[in-house]
Amino acid sequence: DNLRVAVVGAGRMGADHIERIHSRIVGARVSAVVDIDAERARSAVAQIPGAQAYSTPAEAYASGTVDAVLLATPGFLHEDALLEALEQDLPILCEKPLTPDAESSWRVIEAEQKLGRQRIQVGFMRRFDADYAKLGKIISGGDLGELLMLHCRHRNPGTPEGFTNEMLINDSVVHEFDVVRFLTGEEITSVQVRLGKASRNAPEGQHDPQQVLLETASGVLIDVEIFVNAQFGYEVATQASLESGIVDIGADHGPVTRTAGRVGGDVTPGFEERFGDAYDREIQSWIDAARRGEVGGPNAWDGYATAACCEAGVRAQASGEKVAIELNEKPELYR
Ligand code: ISE
Repeated sequence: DNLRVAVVGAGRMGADHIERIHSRIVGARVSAVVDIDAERARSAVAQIPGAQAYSTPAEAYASGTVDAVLLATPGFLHEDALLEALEQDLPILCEKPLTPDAESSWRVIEAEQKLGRQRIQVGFMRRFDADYAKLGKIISGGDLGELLMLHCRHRNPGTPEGFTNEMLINDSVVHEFDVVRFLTGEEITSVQVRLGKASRNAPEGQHDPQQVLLETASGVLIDVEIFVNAQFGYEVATQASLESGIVDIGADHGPVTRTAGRVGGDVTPGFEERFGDAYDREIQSWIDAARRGEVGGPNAWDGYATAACCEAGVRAQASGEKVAIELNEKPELYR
C-alpha cells in the first residue's frame, strides 16, 4: 500500500517534492497539499489524481487520508507545524532548518521524546549527494590520514523576495553546518562571521558575500564563502585538506568542449538541478524508513545541533565576534 503524504507548503521546494513523489518515489503518493494560499494549493493538486487541497494541516489530518507529512514551509513556521504533526504521531520530513534557533528546536526534541521514537527526518539532502557521500567515505576510510581543514564555496545566482540577511545563515549556511558535522562526525564548537566588501548586486538589507569560520571539537577549521547573489549560476563545492591528500568535490565538470578558440561547458542553474538526484534519494529513504516506523536520514538531533549553529551564526553576524556553541546533552533516543 502506498503511504499517503500531505505536503505542507506548495512553494518552490514543496512543488518540487510534489512532482518528485508523484512521478519517481516508490511506495508513496501525494494525498493532500496544504497551503494558506488556496489557489496555490488547488493548482498544485490539479495534476495529481486523488489529491485534495487544504488550507491548514488540521483539516488535512481530519480527512483521515494522511499517513506522513512533508513540511516545506519557511523555517520560522516549522515549530508549530512539527508539534502538531508529532501529536498525530506521523512520520515527518521537515525541510531545513528544523527551526531557526536552539530553544525552539529543543522544544521539538522534547515533544518527540514523549513519543518514545524518532519521527522527524530533516531535509539535509547533501548527505544523499553522491560526491558528498564519497568524500565522507574517503575521510572516514582513513587512508589519507586525519581531516584538517574544509574550504566550502556556496554560491547562488540570486535570492527570492524577502530573503533576509539572517537567512544567509539560517537557510543557506545551515547546509554547511550539517555537512561539516556529517563529514567530521563532530559537533561545531564556534562560529565567526566576517563581513567584507559587499556586492552591489545584493538587495537592500543583505550583506553579500560573507565569510563564515567554524571550528569543530577536535580543531578542524572550516571556512565558508556564502555568496547568494553571485549572478553566474549555482555552485556548491568543497575542498578537504587531509594529512596526506587534498580532495575536491562539487565544482562543475564536463562535458567541457574546446572549439573555435574557446573552452567551455554548462554552469548548473540552481539547487533543483545540482541536488535533484540527492533529493530523490533523500525522499525515497524517508519513505522506505517510514514504512518500517523509522527515520531514514538526519534526525531531530541533527536539526537541533544545526539550529544552535544558526542562532550563534546570526549573533556572530551582528557582533563580528567568535561565538561559542554549547549543546544540551544528547538524549538517549538519538544515541
Ligand atoms: C535554499 O533554501 C537551499 O536549500 C539551497 O540548497 C541553498 O543553496 C540556498 O542558499 C537556500 O536558499
